[in-house]
Amino acid sequence: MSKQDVLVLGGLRAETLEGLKQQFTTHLVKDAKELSALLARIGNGIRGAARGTHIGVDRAMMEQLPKLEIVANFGVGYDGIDTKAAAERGIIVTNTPDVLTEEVADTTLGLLLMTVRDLPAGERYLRAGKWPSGDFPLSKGSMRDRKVGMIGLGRIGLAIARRLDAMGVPVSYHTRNPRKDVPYNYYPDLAAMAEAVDTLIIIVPGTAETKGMVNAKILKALGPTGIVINVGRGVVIDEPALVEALKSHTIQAAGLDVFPHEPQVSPELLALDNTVLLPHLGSGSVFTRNAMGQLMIDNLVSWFRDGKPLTPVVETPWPRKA
Ligand code: NAP
Ligand code: 8YV
Repeated sequence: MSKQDVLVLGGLRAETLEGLKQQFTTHLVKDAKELSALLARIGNGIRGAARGTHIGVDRAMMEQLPKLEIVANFGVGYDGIDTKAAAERGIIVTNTPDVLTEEVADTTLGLLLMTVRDLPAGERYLRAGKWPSGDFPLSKGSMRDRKVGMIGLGRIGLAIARRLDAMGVPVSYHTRNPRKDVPYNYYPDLAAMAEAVDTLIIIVPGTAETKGMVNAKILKALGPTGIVINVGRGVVIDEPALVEALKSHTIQAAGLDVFPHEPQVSPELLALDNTVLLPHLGSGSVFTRNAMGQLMIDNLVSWFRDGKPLTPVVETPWPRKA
């Protein structure tokens, strides 16, 4: 049987690219600037796309791919794909849930502890040879007296909450729908939760609804011992409001793995010493990135071999809605 032509959008690890090549005839686009010319040449023959990082899949691109049936996303978050346009065209979008959940929860706990206990500054202090001249200052923060409010309690949020349970840290949560299967306090109103806790952990998708939901009002409600951890998407925080709250010590600190204009990071955030900043590495181990790549490939294989996707996103359900 001849191999299907699959468009490969953006950065993917060599192992994942190799896995794709074994199954499909691949057409790799590393930079969005190359896209238009390539699509004009081969767009008519493409039925599947594998989406790596940093190249969006919008309505205009779909129009250049009239036979496109499936977009398999590398990552559980798929904010770079216009799922409304996909659904209208009957294009299935898949993502990579579950296989990264525990890794991202581990990273979140690491980032939380780094931020609360000021650990990166302690490491810098030692490496700068300052220890012999005196002990590193005690941290203002401790996990012993913290109350965490989760914004998002889905697959990853729950894995984070389980880790906090083990540490004896009380957990509350804000989502649109309360869960029946958890013992945590539910807050339908985010501002009310921010008043009741001192630590927010953001693990919601980046959508029109979540954009800017952590704003000046929420940060003020958190108070001067407040700590914000963002592992969801950069757009969920109103960044100028966060910078202002950190500068004025309206809150204590922030630990961020995601940013609104990645891989660019605001110079203002970089200049502050009450931030801990990571380059979007929540799922970034070889083990987990390989598992994500494999699930992306498996979705394409299952679609072209068996006529069904393995992990379609909610906006493009399978079987399709009548
Ligand atoms: P999930 O299982 O779908 O959970 C999403 C959670 O967000 C649910 O609890 C959902 O509850 C809540 N939510 C969605 N929209 C909301 C809104 N408007 N207001 C309040 N809550 C809302 O997804 P997941 O697998 O846990 O992944 C979550 C996100 O983490 C991904 O979409 C991605 O953006 C991010 N992520 C980041 C990294 C990283 O490397 N930093 C890695 C993986 C994932 P309701 O539906 O009840 O509102
Ligand atoms: C990935 C992520 O690194 O899965 C997600 O939503 O944010 C990360 O696991 C990213 O999607 C790959 O670009």
